[in-house]
Amino acid sequence: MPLPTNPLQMVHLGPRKKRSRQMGASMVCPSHDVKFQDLVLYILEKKMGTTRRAFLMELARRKGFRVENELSDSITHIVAENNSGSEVLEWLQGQNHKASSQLELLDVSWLIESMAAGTPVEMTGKHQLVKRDYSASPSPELQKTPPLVIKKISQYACQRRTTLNNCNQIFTDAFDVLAENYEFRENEVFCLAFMRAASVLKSLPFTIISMKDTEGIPCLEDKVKCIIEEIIEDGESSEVKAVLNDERYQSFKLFTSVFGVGLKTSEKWFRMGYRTLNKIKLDKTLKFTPMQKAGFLYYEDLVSCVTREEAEAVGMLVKEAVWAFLPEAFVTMTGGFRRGKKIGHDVDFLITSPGSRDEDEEQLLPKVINLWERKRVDSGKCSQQEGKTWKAIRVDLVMCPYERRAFALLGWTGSRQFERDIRRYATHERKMILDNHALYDKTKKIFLKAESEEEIFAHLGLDYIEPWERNA
Ligand code: DCP
Ligand code: MG
Repeated sequence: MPLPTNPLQMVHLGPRKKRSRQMGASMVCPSHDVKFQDLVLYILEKKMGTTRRAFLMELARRKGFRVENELSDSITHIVAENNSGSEVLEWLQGQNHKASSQLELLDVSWLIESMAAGTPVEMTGKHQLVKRDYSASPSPELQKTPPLVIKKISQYACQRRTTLNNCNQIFTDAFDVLAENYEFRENEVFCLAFMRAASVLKSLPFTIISMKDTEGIPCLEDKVKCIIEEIIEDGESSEVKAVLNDERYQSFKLFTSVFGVGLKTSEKWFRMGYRTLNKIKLDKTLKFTPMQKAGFLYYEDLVSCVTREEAEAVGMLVKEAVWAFLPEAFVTMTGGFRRGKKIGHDVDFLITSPGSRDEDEEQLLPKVINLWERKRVDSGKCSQQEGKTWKAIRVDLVMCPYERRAFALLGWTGSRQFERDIRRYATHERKMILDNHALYDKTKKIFLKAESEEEIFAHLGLDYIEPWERNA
């Protein structure tokens, strides 16, 4: 790997990787684990309608709730919409169902809040259609207020807090598939539209259950809204289904799952008529880059995700090696793991050392690699796969000058959409240029210094967003 000659340029060791793409999407996952064994829900169709009921049932099951199709004695909670307590009781009588005193009659708002919270929320008076306390006033009238009051949502991910608790996965999974398909077809405009839509929905503290819920949400173009509507009505999108079954999509997904293979190579292999990796590997006329060779060699290891435990173990090895040359260096795990993700496709580290000279910075990563290479040879470990007791993991090492560590940390923590949007925000809203190295104020014509991420946010006039809130 050639070294950058400019000492201020960050050394980025290891090729810029492609996200490992595994076959199959979460759209095709029919069975759901029950997380809350004590609750057995029944959703009332009356005044709700069949499709909406089916949609809510599917969504609740995905969230780990047990939802029954039929009314029975095992039901513990009845969920209704636009019905008063007496209407539900009347309906139950009509069904010859003896409501036990334990049976909860709840407004749909309870289910929606519970799904958003990922766990059954406490049932309060506003949810209960029939008050448990019989001495109290008659059953409260149904609350018509939306489950949560929406504050104005920014079009920029850097002005939203996006945790890993995604209430709208049913939609964002669909958008991810469509965005990826547009990426494969090099349609950048549509790709970005679906990525932005997925990003904004991930930040919502509630699940979208009707088109009314999408009002006032930015980044939802007509094309996007059509897909949302279809999923609300049918529980799935025909366009997504078609993409998942599309030969070109499936092939690109498979080919790009090999480390070092991008769109160009995938396109070439697809045009040559290839549909499987085995045939490609056997073609002697094809030339593979060193990255692709490693990608095929360690394919199984690399498509299996890296766990946090593995990431921590790698972190120890990185620190040990770095400290052998720069004992004062800070080694920080960045990327998805810093945002709290439990798994990743690689492990990212930022290395920086106070008082290090330019040449120390330039030489560190080659020295570290050299050390590992020698260790590997000494231990006799080689590329042979049989009986191997180790796993290949992709590691990204970034070295930066100490004064630029805040910019590098912000830039390498992600998510990609968060990075895209904070730069776009800087350019369009502040007339500043932000990258992984610096922040430049075009009006004042000066570079703004920062010792921490908080200071960069402050320079940009943004509220601070914690790393775990950057999962945009
Ligand atoms: N990054 C970026 N633009 C790129 C590549 C990377 O802004 N083209 C930044 C944002 C990423 C971070 O670097 O979050 C690390 O890149 P990864 O591809 O490793 O992404 P993550 O770590 O976020 O995801 P994963 O868990 O899949 O590794
Ligand atoms: Mg990563």
